[in-house]
Amino acid sequence: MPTSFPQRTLILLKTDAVARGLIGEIVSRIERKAGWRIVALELRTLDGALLERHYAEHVGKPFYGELVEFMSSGPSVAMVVEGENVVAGVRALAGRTDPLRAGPGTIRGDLATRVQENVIHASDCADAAEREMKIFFPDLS
Ligand code: IDP
Ligand code: MG
Repeated sequence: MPTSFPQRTLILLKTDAVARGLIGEIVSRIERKAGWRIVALELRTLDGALLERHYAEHVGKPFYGELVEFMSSGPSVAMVVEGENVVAGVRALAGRTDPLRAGPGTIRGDLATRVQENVIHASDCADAAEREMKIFFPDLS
């Protein structure tokens, strides 16, 4: 079994991160990982239709309405990062969904306090990464 394999993943720096001036802090943590490189990056405000595709698995959940309100409240940064084991790697760097359970040293553990405003999205598996990259960067080859 290979010990590493090149992959791409979709990352969003959520509206709270952009509003709080944390783009540089979070991008620099990602950039510092050896062998990872940013292959797409865009500042954009997300609308309800796009968020419904992105968060399809959460439509209808009690927190969905507030999540869409939060995620469309201002600009986010969408990025694609490429590198060895980057899907699991970025999830590890981000930490658990609830910042109270995210360990110190993780992006959420260090920078967030509330489960909704948890500063970063990262694809949770390779299939999700492929699906999400097509939503945000359909022209990326
Ligand atoms: P993930 O971002 O760690 O993959 P998911 O369970 O996929 O977590 O949830 C997507 C996003 O929805 C979370 O990052 C968070 O912003 C929000 N969220 C998840 N669960 C809750 C909740 O119980 N209350 C409020 N917001 C939530
Ligand atoms: Mg998720």
